[in-house]
Amino acid sequence: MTESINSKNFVRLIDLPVVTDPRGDLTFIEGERHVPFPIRRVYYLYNVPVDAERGGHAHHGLEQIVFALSGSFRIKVDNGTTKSEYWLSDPRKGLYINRLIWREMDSFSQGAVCMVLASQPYDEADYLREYDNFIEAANKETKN
Ligand code: T46
Repeated sequence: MTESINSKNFVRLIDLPVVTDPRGDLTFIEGERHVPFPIRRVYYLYNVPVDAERGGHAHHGLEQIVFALSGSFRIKVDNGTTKSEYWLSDPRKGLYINRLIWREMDSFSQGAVCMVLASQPYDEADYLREYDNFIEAANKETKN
């Protein structure tokens, strides 16, 4: 069954359209149509050393979609009870990550570019940078 674009399932892949012709491929993203939140920020990671580890935190309220625009990398995700991992390498597929998900990123290929669409402006107060605090927040959420 195809999931609704508005599904808030904790982590899932979102397929984007692609228009292919002899000049190459074109993929587009339309807010409200392909993204289950209003886009308030776009940022990208590049010049990432192949042995770098990024992430290692969760967010209280932020929702994001992560893309490998070029190259590849791994994202490990954890909602406090279930862990899984994704290898991103296809610029037509974004990984939706809901709030209160611990994420860790590694195994960046040489020249990888990671673009992120975010539901909120940058706010350090939104971060859970200690795993124990994340588990506490996730457990509290489950009880409510
Ligand atoms: C995530 C992964 C994919 C800003 O000033 N503005 C921003 O929009 C961001 C994202 C970061 N920063 C500053 C905050 C830190 O001083 O840049 C520095 C590095 O940020 P951070 O350690 O959060 O970077 P990553 O790559 O570990 O994580 C980021 C996002 O924070 C995170 O939500 O999913 O990229």
